[in-house]
Amino acid sequence: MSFTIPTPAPARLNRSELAVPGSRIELFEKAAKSKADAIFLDLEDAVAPSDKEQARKNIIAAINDIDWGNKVLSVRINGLDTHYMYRDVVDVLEQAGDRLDLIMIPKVGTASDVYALDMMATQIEAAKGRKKRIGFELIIETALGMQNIHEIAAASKRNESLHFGVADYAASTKAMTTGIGGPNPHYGVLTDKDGDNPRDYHWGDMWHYAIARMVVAARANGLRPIDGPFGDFSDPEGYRAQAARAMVLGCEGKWAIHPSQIGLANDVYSPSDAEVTKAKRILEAMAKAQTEGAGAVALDGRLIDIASIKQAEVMVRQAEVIAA
Ligand code: 1VU
Ligand code: GLV
Ligand code: MG
Repeated sequence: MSFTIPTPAPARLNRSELAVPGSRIELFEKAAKSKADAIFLDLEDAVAPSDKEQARKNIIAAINDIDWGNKVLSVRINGLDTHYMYRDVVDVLEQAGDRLDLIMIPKVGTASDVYALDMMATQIEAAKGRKKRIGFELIIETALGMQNIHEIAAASKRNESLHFGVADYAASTKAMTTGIGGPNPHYGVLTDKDGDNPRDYHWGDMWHYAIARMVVAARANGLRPIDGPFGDFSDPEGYRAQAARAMVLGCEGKWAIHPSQIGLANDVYSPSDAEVTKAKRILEAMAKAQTEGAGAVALDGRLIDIASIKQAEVMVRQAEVIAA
């Protein structure tokens, strides 16, 4: 281990995070009663400019009046390049009660963006005597943000999670696609023309670099990495595949832009009984090995060693948090 140990953000279950437009008040109670672990009430891209002010009022009333149960509750504010942002922060933090857990900041480009929001939140909390410190969720969804992701992740003690905003990221990098997440038929390779077998086309995951980079930046700073939207809500299998590939890279959850995606995310991001049983067997085998003075042993014909303890603990801990 390095002498530097990242301080983990407060632990929160974040398997599914439901997006709810702040202009659609009829969705609020449904969202509160859903099985989503987390909800963000949106003031940004799901709200038309003409609805921004009313959406702000709707969200403040909803935070104060609706029973959100034990869900993580967040508000996505507008970007720092708009004049809506300062009023989002001031009104929400001055008028919404302590039920609010987080502010989601879109299109973060530099560490200074986070610094500016930290300064505002700190002043408002002090002036209004807010008891609970607001945490930050940061969406990485521009080329600038992806370039500066490591400094952004370390920019504030309020930071809790990084989110991959695939739609804006595609636009910002000028990727030639109009889908929101998911694969693209042009991103693949044709097997070698000189091979023995007939040529075959293999689709690739065009978002791999972005998600892997986000996972590293998040984990190196004790934050949760969360995969963003998958727009085709009529393709549950596609959603499940996207969620699973981000999960095995280290993400802790995925957005749901439609209620039908909540159960899929919760399922993918909950280790199965078989996986938890296997992880517990690894821990038992390693505990026995250590009493016998061994660092590496065989279990079911495979090597396990001290690193296996840490891997297995990730799975067992996640199962415990879900069961709690
Ligand atoms: O069965 P019911 O009629 O009682 O309920 C409907 C509908 O009201 C409800 N529902 C939702 N409930 C809570 N939260 C939601 N976000 C939500 N969406 C729908 O579920 C039942 C079935 O709904 P539906 O299939 O009839 O869906 P609609 O046609 O009403 O709406 C579809 C969209 C995609 C427009 C809607 O789900 C939505 O607005 N989703 C969130 C969009 C969003 O917040 N986008 C921003 C994040 S993504 C991003 O920034 C980049 C792309
Ligand atoms: C989310 O905000 C996205 O742009 O995908
Ligand atoms: Mg976006």
